[in-house]
Amino acid sequence: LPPGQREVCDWPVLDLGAQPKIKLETWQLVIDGAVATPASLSWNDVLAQPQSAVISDIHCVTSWSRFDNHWEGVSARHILGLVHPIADARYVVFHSFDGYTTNLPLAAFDDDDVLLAHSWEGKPLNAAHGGPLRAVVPKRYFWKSAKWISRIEFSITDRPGFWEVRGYHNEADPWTEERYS
Ligand SMILES: Nc1nc2c(c(=O)[nH]1)N[C@H]1C(S)=C(S)[C@@H](COP(=O)(O)O)O[C@H]1N2
Ligand SMILES: [Mo]
Repeated sequence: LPPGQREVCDWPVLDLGAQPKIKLETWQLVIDGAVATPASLSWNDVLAQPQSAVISDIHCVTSWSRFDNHWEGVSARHILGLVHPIADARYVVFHSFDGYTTNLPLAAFDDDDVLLAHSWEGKPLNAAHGGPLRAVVPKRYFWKSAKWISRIEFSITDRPGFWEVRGYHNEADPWTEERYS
């Protein structure tokens, strides 16, 4: 358990309070910005990509942690192979259907445990927890794991997201308690 955290066995729901209504038939994930080959994936396209399974822990900045979550989805590394970030790309911004954004260094996105997840514990991820597709970035506090993702934007410059411009730490490493800046 990282410092200042306690384990929970349930899974709290935290967001801005407006759950977007999403239809799978019209759902799209745009991947663009500082990449050589931008992509736009339909839901069927997502399911047609190689699928990965990851078991990881959740650490929320509000001090709860949840161990051993079984996720399934498309790995960040596979996405990098699809769109080929240009040499100067250094950052990633997740955009979500509720207007939420959060930023990551490209080096943090490019990790073997980072997933675009559509399933949790063997079942489709429910809407409250970010279904149909959310980011899961286990080595950062959970606000970096955007729910309901609509766009992954690669960037040469850093662009702090919703909570990062409101005083949350830009890096968000739970092991060194990078909670607020
Ligand atoms: N789209 C979106 N993603 C989001 C948020 C949000 O408000 N909107 N909140 C973040 C925060 S602060 C947390 S702690 C986690 C909560 O995820 P959960 O509700 O599945 O526990 O989602 C993160 N991702
Ligand atoms: Mo949070």
